Amino acid sequence: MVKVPKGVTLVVGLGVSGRAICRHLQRLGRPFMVADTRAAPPGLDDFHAAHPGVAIHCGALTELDMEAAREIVVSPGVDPASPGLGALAGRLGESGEPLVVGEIALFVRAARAPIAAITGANAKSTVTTLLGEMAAEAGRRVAVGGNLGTPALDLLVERPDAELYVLELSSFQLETTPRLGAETAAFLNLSEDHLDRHGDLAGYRAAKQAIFRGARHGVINAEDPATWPDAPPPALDRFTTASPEGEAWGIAVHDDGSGPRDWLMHGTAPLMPASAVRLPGRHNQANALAALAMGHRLGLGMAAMRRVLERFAGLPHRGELIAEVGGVRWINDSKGTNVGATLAAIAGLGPTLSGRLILLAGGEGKGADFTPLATPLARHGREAILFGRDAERLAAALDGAVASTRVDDLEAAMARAAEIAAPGDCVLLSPACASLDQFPNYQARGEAFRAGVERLAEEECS
Ligand code: UMA
Ligand code: ADP
Repeated sequence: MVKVPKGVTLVVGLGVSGRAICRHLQRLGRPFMVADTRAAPPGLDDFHAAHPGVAIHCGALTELDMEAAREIVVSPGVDPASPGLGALAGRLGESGEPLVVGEIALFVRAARAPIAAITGANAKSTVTTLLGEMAAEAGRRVAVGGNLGTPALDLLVERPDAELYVLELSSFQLETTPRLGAETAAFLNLSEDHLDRHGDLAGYRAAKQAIFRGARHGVINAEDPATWPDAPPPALDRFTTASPEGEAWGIAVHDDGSGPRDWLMHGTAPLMPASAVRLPGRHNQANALAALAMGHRLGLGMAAMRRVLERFAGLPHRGELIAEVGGVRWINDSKGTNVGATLAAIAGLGPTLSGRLILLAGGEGKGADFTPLATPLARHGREAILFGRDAERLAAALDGAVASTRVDDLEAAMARAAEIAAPGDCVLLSPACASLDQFPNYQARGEAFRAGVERLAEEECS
């Protein structure tokens, strides 16, 4: 047994968050040691150089005696119920909070500006970026990060003068945050993801509900009851892609003198034409409404928020058009890492096509049920080309709804797609799965797709 010395904080995980936690503890002057379950976590040498003399335990957490630890701060990728940690659930640490917490708990203790927090199965990064841009456009000193980009604790030093923090928070981060206390907190949508960690949809939802703990204002999806708070904050705004009821944020037909068309609305007040939102598709109009509701609560002016919605073209790997080659559009939605995201991509794109959709999907399915993909693919699909660890499970779920082929990897899937695509078709990489069986992350998968499309485009030119 390796003993964590009395009064020492144990940091679990040596990834991006773990390193940010260590830097934070070092700034606070709190003694700490590190554990990582992997025999050789990446970047060990760099860590020793940055923190000389700090003890590191690599291997099972059950080999550690944590009884005397002051606090245990776990990285998001580490399950707080895993062997070695699970037994400590319910124990309190010196802070009066649970003994086992995550990075965001430390952030909340240290932050000196209001927090706007965003969670959901999908669209977190898009809404976080929109709100961050809106705040900056409105002249606020805003720091944006969390699950997206800069780890929350690093924002404290990167932007010490911040007057607002906009944080994307994952279920992994929220389940180890005892009380977030957000000024405004949005729960955008819920569909199956990370079930390998949370057990079932109820467990996943419960983790995400923590976003409302101590919140002064909430933003929820009127069309998705799973997002509605178990314990409602004092003020609540709802968004919907339908005509808004009461003071909700929604979409309705309005005529400003140039003819009737869909407008984003706040109650009965028209805000801007839906077609002026640069991000494509109804699902992105929902994202715009969520950001507007949060921005409104924060006192951001409508003119500034509208400018952002008119110019923001989207983040890479989310419904990103890479090129049109021979009349076929190739779209990178590598961030479609769960069924809900892939459904939104198919529903958003399908109706816009003169041809059919060729879906490239597969990877690590995280225990999800793929059958919801069958109906929209039957309507819009030419073929599903499946690769990676869960290709067989996908094929079984789509059985009979759409033609499907199984190939070894993304490269083979792209070759097959190029062979069968007809002008007017769209080749969509929206895998409904994590990438980790064949790629370091979803970005690498998206970049491999981009490189492949660029090669195809060159071949077509030559
Ligand atoms: N790991 C171990 N043993 C350990 C520690 C980590 O096996 O002791 C493994 C994890 O299971 C995981 C990997 O190492 O496979 C990385 O885990 P981590 O907790 O060290 O991850 P970080 O590098 O700190 O990155 C995390 C988030 N990653 C996860 O939640 C898995 C990043 O989100 C986030 O940007 C970063 O903190 C900063 O806050 C990524 C992500 O995939 C983008 N998030 C999931 C999602 O968006 O769906 C939740
Ligand atoms: P997250 O950070 O939650 O993963 P992103 O903004 O990165 O969210 O988008 C992830 C995926 O979700 C992309 O594939 C995108 O096309 C899809 N998506 C975007 N908006 C929505 C929505 N409102 N509902 C469902 N899926 C969406």
